[in-house]
Amino acid sequence: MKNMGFRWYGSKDDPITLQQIRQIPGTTQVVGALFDVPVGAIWPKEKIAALKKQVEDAGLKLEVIESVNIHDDIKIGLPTRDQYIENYKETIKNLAAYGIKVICYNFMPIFDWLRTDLHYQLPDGSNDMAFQQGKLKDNPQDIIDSVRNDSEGYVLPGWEPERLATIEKLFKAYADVDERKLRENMKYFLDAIIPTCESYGVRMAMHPDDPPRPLFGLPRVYKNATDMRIIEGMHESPYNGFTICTGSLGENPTNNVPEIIREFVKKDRAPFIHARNIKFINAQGDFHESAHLSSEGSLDMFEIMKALYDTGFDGYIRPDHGRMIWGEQGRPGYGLYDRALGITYLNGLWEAITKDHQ
Ligand SMILES: [Mn+2]
Repeated sequence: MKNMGFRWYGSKDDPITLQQIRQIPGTTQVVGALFDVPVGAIWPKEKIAALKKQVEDAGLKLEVIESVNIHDDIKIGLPTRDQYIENYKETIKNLAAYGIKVICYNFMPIFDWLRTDLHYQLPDGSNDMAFQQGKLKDNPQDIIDSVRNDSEGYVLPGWEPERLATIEKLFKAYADVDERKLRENMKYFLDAIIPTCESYGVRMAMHPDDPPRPLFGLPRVYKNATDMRIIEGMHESPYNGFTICTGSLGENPTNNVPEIIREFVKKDRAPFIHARNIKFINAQGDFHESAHLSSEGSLDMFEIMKALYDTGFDGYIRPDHGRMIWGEQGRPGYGLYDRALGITYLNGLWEAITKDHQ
């Protein structure tokens, strides 16, 4: 696939090098971000330029940013949101100046993604991340502590310590924010930024809630196709788009991921795809992440790639999380080997589907 990418956490914080990424066959894009700019602040041009140059010097492209996070004041709907929205617009303009085409973001209150196990042991000796509802602690602080103690010293995206330090305060601030209110605040945000995206040619790509269900009483606004149609209607524009994360959406067994792709790629609303597989452990929807192959998980990755092919997808795609295999140590979900295998598999499916249609 022409825009196959690999998520990278930067030379300071990722044990994987750009040279290693360059050697994964069929990989042209790095999906990156600035990790030292506080949420809500403007991303400075010099830092964007430096990242861009670093990636291009390694023979790769940087056209997708994951993520420019949304300040909680915007999600809560505080009066201070307007300044943060202005900053966000400046960041969009600065990214556009360096050829960025897509910004991935999410609108999840407090917790970004959530797992109950960062090292779930598989029978073959590898491990990956898992979510089991029964293991979810009643107290959010316990889950924060366990994620922090289990992350091999890496800061996991969305789990930045300075943010989680204020967890109690955050829960209080979100007390009045239900699903309806969160949607209202999201519309307010989109109405403000999408005209900037249109002028500067940058497409927003919202990531699904992961897992796609309410947790600790916090609202969730992107769980399924119904939610996507609501978000789409908030501000009609191809620049108001989605990241279709096959794993996140697939974590709800009633979501038909190939069908979601067919609907939203056809409408040109999905500029970015996260491809990963998950395996259900039981009928309650508990799951662990799995290798990308259809045979290893509960999702049919052939049907997913075929849906992309049939709808003429020409956007950006990356393997999402991978297992830790061959003794690799690193940031849970973001090792080199299993994600590289994922790319090779996805590219293999794509070649087969493409040639079959010639
Ligand atoms: Mn994802």
